Amino acid sequence: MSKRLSTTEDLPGDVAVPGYRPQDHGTGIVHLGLGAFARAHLAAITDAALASGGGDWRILGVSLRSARPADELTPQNGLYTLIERDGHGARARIIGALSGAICSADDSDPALEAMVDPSCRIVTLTVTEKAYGLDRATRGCDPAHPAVAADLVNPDRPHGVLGLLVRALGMRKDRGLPPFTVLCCDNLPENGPLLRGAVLDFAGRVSPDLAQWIAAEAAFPATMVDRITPAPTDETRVEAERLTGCTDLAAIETEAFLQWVIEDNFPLGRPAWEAGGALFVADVAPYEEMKLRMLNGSHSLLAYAGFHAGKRYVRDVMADPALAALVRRHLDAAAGTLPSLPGIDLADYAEALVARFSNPAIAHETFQIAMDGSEKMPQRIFAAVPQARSKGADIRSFAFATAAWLRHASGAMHDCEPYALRDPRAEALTAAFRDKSAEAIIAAVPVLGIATPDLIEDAAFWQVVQSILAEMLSHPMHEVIEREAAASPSS
Ligand code: CS2
Repeated sequence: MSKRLSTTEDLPGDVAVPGYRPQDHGTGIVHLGLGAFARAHLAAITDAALASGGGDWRILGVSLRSARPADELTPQNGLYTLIERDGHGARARIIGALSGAICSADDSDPALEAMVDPSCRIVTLTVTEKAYGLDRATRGCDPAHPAVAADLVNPDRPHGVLGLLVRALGMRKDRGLPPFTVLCCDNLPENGPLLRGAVLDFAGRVSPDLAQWIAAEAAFPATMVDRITPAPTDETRVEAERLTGCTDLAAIETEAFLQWVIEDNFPLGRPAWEAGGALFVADVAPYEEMKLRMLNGSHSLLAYAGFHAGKRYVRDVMADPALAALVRRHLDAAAGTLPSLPGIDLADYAEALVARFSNPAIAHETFQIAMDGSEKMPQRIFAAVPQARSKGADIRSFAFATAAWLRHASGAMHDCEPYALRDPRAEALTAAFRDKSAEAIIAAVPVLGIATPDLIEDAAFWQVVQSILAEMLSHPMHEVIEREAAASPSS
């Protein structure tokens, strides 16, 4: 076995190394949620910012549940290989932006201390949609969410996202320190304001004074993040070893493309992220909507339809002409619901997405994207329907995506291998969809509280969903897909 990656010395000449001495830079960011995405996106962009603008902006990574990232990264001094894959091959880059990695599952004190340290000026988050405990209807926190409920009972010893943020902010207030900037990097609509609302609601239940201080002093900039990052596998580690000559248990692979649009509101400063490709704008919302509806919306559609048609990877979906036609139809339909965005041609954006989804070098599993549908469908698919209606546009592609999700979420499995539904509401979905007729499934949707009242009232939409779902429940998915594509001349 080759030596473990733990220094940037003696690496092959074609491996890119940090353009700065990592140990010369202190920590300025605490990151919650140390998964593959943050390592492929935030840390890579911060690495470029450190090389270009310097500063004490390295990142202490905190994983909230699994000790694995810390176990893998600590012996490597926080270093890991980022494999960037495009049509021309794979390029290895060693990222030096992580100053350390810890896990807060059993003991949240080290994470809290790091967030309260005066050097911490930004807390970034990629914890996935379901971990926050947001109530999208009230735009506050969801007191029934398990982590929120536990932390409200025991706010001094928090383990959930909102509990940690509020406790750390409270400790800073008590110590006379300004609040850190809170930067949500998850695929949520208006992610900054949404998280701000949940934090203020949670804080208000613990201490109204603290809530007032946070409201007056803390910034929650909105962001749109984008980089397709499959979960790493043993092959990722084998490839990292081939490229670097080192054993790297924390290696990640991703596409070459990346995008980060950020609202420039950082009262305590920020790294020179523009050096790594970030775009600072006054209003992130239109970029966020574009990405959620077009990239993530068609991702969800192709994940449900593709998985049930036996396609393991996104690239296999795109190699199937009928499925690829439905993805293109969806990109058109989603673009039709969006306002125009200066400097962005939505048709070009759609073409670029088709190329990215088709990237033969990226093994992105449809089952991975299919996870947590109840948290993803509202902003990716449902929100587009009323806007399509208001523009007199066709809603069929949104209905098709909804039917494919319902087929998946209901666990109706006439033509596929058994799978375990991965969704925070799996139990509620399984109970609501016990009767597996299309009619009963549609009738159960309102009780789930996932779709907004205006969408629930759109009876014509649900009729279309029901008729497509009935087909999906009685015919092999690939036949339904082929018929749908053949009947869509615009695709
Ligand atoms: C995907 C996203 O898993 C999913 O739901 O749609 O993770 C997607 O790959 C990223 O948002 C791309 O930036």
